[in-house]
Amino acid sequence: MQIDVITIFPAYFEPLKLSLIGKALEKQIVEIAIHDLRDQAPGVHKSVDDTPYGGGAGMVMSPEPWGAAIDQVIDSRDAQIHDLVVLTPAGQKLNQSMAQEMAGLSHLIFACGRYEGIDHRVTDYYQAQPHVRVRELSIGDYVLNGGEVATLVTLEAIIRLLPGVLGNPDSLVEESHSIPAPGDEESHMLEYPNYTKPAVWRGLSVPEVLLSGNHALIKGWRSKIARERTQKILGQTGE
Ligand code: 6GU
Repeated sequence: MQIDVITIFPAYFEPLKLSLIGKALEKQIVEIAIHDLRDQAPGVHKSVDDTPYGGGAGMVMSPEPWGAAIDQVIDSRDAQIHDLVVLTPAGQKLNQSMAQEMAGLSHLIFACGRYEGIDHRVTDYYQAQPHVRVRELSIGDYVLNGGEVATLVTLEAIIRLLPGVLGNPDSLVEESHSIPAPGDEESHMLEYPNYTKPAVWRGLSVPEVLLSGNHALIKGWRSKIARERTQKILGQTGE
């Protein structure tokens, strides 16, 4: 999988060198290139924004540097499909099935907007290109200063799903949001709580059933707790 990220703050992406994603890069399971949008900005001031047409607060990112930066990462490749992900609080909200879907794509381009966002013609232009698919993506109902942190979140959700990234792929099977809530295809079960040694910590014991060695009983207890948790957090029965 090839990933290109376009940003005015390349330093935000230093943490990708750490931990499991860092290892995935070393193993060449994924290739990530970070591009500085200002390299495409004209003049000595390297300006990438301007005042909004129609008035209003804040600044809007100019289309020219974005067009140049996106063309550059698309041009260098063949006739494959390129998936352009535009991070915006006005986008579709990221969930586990979107992460799964994106984990199956071959070339992802992340456009990290700042200020009041990117001139919308950039989305419109690339949407109209036959070899490009565009999606506007949000990571939740709150406002961030830009798309960089949202891109990091999205990248982690995607890359951990790629074959060979997790040491134990079984951990993908049972984790939160991977199992649909019974009778509700839109929502997903949350995971049961986990415990490790010591059996007693600060006077608190591990639930007795987990020490029983009875796997059927443990399985039943875990799904009951998972259902209760899902109901409490997501406000649904899970039945
Ligand atoms: Cl993708 N961008 C910004 N600026 N804020 C957000 C977001 C994205 N997702 C949630 N809040």
